[in-house]
Amino acid sequence: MSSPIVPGTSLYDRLEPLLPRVRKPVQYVGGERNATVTPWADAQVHWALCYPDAYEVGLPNQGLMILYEVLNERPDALAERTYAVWPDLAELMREHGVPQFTVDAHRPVAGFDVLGVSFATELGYTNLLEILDLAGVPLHAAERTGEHPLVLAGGHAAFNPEPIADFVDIVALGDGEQVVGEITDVVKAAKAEGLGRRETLERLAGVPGVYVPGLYEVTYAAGGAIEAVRPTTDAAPARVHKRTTSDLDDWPYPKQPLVPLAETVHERMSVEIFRGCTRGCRFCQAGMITRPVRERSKRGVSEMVEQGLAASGYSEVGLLSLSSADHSEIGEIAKGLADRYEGTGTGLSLPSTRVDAFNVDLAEELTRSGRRSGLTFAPEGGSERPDAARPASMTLPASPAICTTSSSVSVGSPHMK
Ligand code: B12
Ligand code: SF4
Repeated sequence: MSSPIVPGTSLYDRLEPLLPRVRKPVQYVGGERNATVTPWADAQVHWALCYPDAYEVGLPNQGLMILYEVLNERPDALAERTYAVWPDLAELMREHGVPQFTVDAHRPVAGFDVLGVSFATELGYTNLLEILDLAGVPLHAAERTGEHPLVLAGGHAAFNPEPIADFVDIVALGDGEQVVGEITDVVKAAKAEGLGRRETLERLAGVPGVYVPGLYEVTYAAGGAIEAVRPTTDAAPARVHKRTTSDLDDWPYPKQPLVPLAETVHERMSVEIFRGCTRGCRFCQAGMITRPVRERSKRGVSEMVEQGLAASGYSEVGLLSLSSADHSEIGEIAKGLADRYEGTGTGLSLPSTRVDAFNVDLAEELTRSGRRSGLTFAPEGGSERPDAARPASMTLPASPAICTTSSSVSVGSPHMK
C-alpha cells in the first residue's frame, strides 16, 4: 500500500469515494445496532476480529459475535470487525491505496495488535491470504515483524491448523470465550514490557490451548508423511490441548446481538442451545472436535431469548447447535418459548436438525407463536442403518439416520425462500 498506515485512524475519508462504485456498499459502512466503537487510546490491546468471507455470510456468525462482546466488555481491550471485501472493492482499494479496514471505525487492520480470524470452514483459508494482502501484512508469519499484528486463527477449521500453519502466528484450539482474555493479558504485558515478537509468541505458547506453529519443527518420513512435530524451545508444550467452555450458562453471549443494516444470510437472533453433538458420527469433524456435549439450561435459553430480542428488535429466534432437536429438553424449551411468545408474531426456528430427532409435537410448538418458522434438515451422511435408539413415539417412519452436516435442505428457512 502506498500511503503510510497510522494505527487507529479512520480510513473512511479515503474509502467513502469508492463506495458509489461498488455493489452493496452498505456492507462496508458499519454502524449496526449493538456495534461498539471504543476510542483507540482507551484500550491497551486492540483486536481486529475477522470472518474471512463476505459481510452477508460473516456478520451473523455467533462465534465472532461472542468474542467481540467478551473483548469489548474488558476495560483494557477493544475489538472491531473486518470481513472479506468483494472483488469490485478489492480492485478499487488496490488502485487507490486503501488497506483492509474494520467496519466499526474503519481503522486499518494492520495497525491492530491481534488479527483474530474465525475459520468455521476451510473455505476461508484462501480469503485469509487476500485479507492479509489487502491489509499490507506479509502473508508468511516468518516475514512479519513487531510492526505487524499477531495473526491468530480459531474456530472449527483451525482445529487442524497445519494447512495454514505458515500463514498464521498463533492458533487457538477449541472454545474461545476464555482464551481471548488470556491472550489479551499476555499481549498487554508484553507491550508494557517492550517485548519483541519472538518473546511475545513464546509467552503466548504458554497459554493453554494456544499453538504457535513457528515454535515447532516438522520432520517428514520418506513417503512425505509427517514423522514428528517437535517444539524448538522449552516455551512451547509438546502437546497442545483444546479449550472447553464447560458451562454455557456462565457465558450467555451474545447478550447484544448485532443487527445488520445490509441483507445477510440470517436475519434473526440466534441462541446456541448446546455445544457438541450427542451422536458422534465417525465421519463428522464438528461432532468430534466439539466434544463433550454441553447443554444450555432451559432457563438460560429463555433468559437469552428474552434479553436478545429486547436488545436487537428481531422477531425471529433460531435455536442453534449441531443438531438442535437433540437437546434433552428441546420439547420443554420449545413449549416454554411458544407459551411466552404465542400471538406476538415471534418466529422460532431450528437451523440444524436431524430428521429422525424431529417430531410433530415439536413442529406444533414451533408454529404456535403465529409465524411461519424455519427448520433446516441436513441429509448429508444418510445411512440405511436402522437407529435402534430412536424412540417409538417418533412420527417419522424408520428413516435412515440422517444427520446435520454441511449440506442442508431448508424447509421454510428464511434464506431459502
Ligand atoms: C449457522 C451456521 C451456518 C450459517 C451461518 C454461517 C455463519 N456465518 O455463522 C450458514 C447457513 C450461512 C452456514 C453456511 C455454511 N456452513 Co455452517 N454452520 C452453522 C452452524 C450451525 C453454527 C455456527 C455457529 O454460530 N456456531 C456457534 C459458535 C459459538 O461456535 P464457533 O463459531 O465455532 O465459535 C467458537 C469457537 O470455535 C471459537 N472460535 C471461533 N472463531 C474463533 C476465532 C478466534 C480468533 C478464536 C480465538 C476463537 C474462535 O470461539 C467461539 C466461542 O467458543 C455450524 C455448526 C455449529 N454448531 O457450530 C455450521 C458449520 C460451521 N457449517 C459448516 C459448513 C460446512 C458450512 C458451509 C460450507 C456449507 C456449504 N456447503 O455451503 C457454508 C459455509 C459458509 C461460509 N463461507 O462461511 C460446518 C463446518 C465444517 C468444516 N470443518 O468445514 C459446520 C461445523 C456444520 C457441520 N456440522 O459440519 N453455516
Ligand atoms: S454428522 Fe450431524 S449428527 Fe453426526 S456427529 Fe456430526 S453434527 Fe452430530
